[in-house]
Amino acid sequence: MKSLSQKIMSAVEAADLIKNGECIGISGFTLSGYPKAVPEALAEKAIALHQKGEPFKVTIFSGASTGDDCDGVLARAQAIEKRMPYQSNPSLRQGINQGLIQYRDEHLGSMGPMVRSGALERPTLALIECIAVTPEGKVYLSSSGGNSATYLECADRVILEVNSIYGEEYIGLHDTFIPSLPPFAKPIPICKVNDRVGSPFVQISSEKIKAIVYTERHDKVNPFTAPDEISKTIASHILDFIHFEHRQGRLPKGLSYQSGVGNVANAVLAAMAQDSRLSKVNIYTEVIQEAVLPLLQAEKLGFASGTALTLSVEAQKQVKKNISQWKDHFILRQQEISNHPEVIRRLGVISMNTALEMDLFGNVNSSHVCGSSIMNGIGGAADFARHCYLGFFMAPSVAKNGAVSAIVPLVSHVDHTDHDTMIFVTDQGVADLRGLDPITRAKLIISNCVHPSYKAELTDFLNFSINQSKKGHLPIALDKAFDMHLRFLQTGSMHK
Ligand code: 0RQ
Repeated sequence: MKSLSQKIMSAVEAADLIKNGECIGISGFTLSGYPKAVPEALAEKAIALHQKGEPFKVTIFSGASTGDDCDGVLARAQAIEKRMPYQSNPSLRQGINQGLIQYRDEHLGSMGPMVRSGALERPTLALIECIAVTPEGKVYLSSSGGNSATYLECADRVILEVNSIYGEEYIGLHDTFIPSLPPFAKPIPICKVNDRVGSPFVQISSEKIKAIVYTERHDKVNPFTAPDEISKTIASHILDFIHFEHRQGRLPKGLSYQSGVGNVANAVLAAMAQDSRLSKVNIYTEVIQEAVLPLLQAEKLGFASGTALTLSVEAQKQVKKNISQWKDHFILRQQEISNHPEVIRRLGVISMNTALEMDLFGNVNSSHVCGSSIMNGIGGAADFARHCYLGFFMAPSVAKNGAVSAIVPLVSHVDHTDHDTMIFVTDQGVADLRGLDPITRAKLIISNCVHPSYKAELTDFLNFSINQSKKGHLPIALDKAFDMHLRFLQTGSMHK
């Protein structure tokens, strides 16, 4: 049996172990903790083989999105046959939208169990970034949990990228717990955000390790941009609403927050750090974003549990400098635990996610522009939206300099149905949809959330629909429902 040191090799040699047509389970979640050197070498290998007229493509299962030095290079090398369950890379997005890459956009919390149950293809190889590995097969993951434990368990062959950028101080951040599949599943004993229920490492048979590649590289995450005025307004609407609910006695104190990806979600966290009405904030989420650091510095962060620490290079350096002091505030979990309905319901999570568009009746589209072109994916938003205590969907009331309204008669693709949404927020205001019938919902959304330049058209649509449907419960004039989308596709603007 080879010792670990005999398995150390270059990224090029490791990439040579990967076969055409393989399904690879990789680490990584929202640009953090993904393998970097081997994907780059694999892209080079694919390009060289394609130049010789030989086929080379692989299926990639991840936790969620990875950096350009993984998803981007592989997409540009035309080395990806199929990709699941979430991405956010421009080259990969282009390949998917051109029909060159198969993509299945899956709930992030469901992916691990679907792989273990055999519902999805079983990865034959796991390619995982870690901080360290021991001769006994203890793998200490890096900046994300993702689905790494599942892929390490299922794959017969393992390639590890040991990234020295972190250092041993990071060991102990992870809590890896993989539930048994039904009918043998037991309760997940997380009752508080900071409960540790698993192990700080993933145990595998060291015989499965076929290659160890040393790297020293940061996750490629863009710097955090300061929130713009629109995002700040959305954030203040959300925080005002939460305080109002507290005052009404409808929202207990001590619930945890989940916040989605993107500019708007970051702005909400940034606003929390400055909100004097909030004392300690606990976070139970998927992506622990950069905006959590101001909370920490303002001594407002109680505890943050997530699947990934997604930080710009500057913030990665800052965390590294302070890791021994800050470590006690964080836990990284596998995504099926962060996004598990049982835990989300038990803790009572206040969930805040961003939409591309929301409709008059409460449905939300977060993933497909005009019903067809993928942006990123549904991600884990539905895992939270469906099971949270209080759920917000938010968006600027207009996009593309006013050419697009975030509120439309009917969404062009449904990620979250009207049964799974509660509160809509735009820079115009808040619509609390809970308990309202379809017509009352539509009137409230028009009144509180729609940009003034689109109010007349949406009011006309609603009135026409009500008159046309006569006794229908949910009045939608189907022949007019997509007029705004069609106009946008034809003229570049939803405006008449
Ligand atoms: O494009 O920059 O080219 O102008 O969409 O929009 O306003 O910058 O919003 O960065 O917060 O991202 C929904 C994509 C929002 C993200 C989405 C255009 C707009 C801009 C981005 P430009 P903003 P954000 C947990 C939760 C799904 C996954 C999720 C997302 C670009 O939040 O992927 O929630 N969410 N996961 O101009 C055409 C419209 C548009 C539009 C906006 N209606 N039509 N373009 N844009 N609305 C985390 C995970 O699951 C991992």
